Amino acid sequence: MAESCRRGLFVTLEGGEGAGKTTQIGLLGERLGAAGVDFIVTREPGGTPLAESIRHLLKDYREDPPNAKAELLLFLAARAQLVESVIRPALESGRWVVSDRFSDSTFAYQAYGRGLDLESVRQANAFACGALEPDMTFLLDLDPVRAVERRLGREAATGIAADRFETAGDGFHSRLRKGFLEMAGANPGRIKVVDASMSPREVSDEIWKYLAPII
Ligand code: Z5A
Repeated sequence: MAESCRRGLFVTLEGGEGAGKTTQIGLLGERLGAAGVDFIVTREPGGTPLAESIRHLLKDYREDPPNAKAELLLFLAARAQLVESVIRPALESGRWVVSDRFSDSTFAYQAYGRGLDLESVRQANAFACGALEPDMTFLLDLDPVRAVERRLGREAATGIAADRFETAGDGFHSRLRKGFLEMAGANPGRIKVVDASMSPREVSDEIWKYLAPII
């Protein structure tokens, strides 16, 4: 744990598009609630009114799309707001925080994916959110081809069109996956790789295997 004054546990879910993060956060919420854990759920980018506005700019604003550096800074602006006004107060009051994405997404998407220098991205991220790091991260690992199939299925069911990231091309998504797996290899204590091709219940069981003993 990076900050000793914290009492709540900070859990993040990571992975490429369509890996099942949102689905798993729903299932995890049910289990945490049943176990009596006091927790909040948030997402990135988003989680505060300002950060949700930035989310819209990042995902859907196509008139003047941000270049790679502007994109990075927008993600970090959203994170700085979320950390100070939501995540840190919740952790300090003893609540768990479960977040759909956090800093590892920035390293994967903006450094490995967009090609920005990883060390510069790390420094900028540290400026935005201080020493805050998740206590436990679940990397939902899925072949990008399977992920596209899932996205198309969801688009057909909901009518919601793909965003700027989802249409970025196969090379981009393969680089992301490589980046996520490299980070997991370098941080085996914090980042647990979960095979996201299993059924939603099996993935949830795998995640719960790590969290149940902590509770
Ligand atoms: N981004 C970034 O570049 N830098 C950053 O620092 C941060 C983010 C924080 C946010 O978009 C985008 O911002 C994201 C990265 C970038 N872009 N992409 N791509 P988002 O939050 O809208 O998108 P997302 O995080 O990728 O979420 P998603 O597309 O909604 O996917 P998901 O939450 O991982 O999956 P899901 O919605 O739970 O499931 C997708 C579909 O698969 C759905 O129909 C499910 O019913 C189905 N599903 C789920 N699990 C399973 C299993 N196990 N088997 C079969 N089918 C399943």
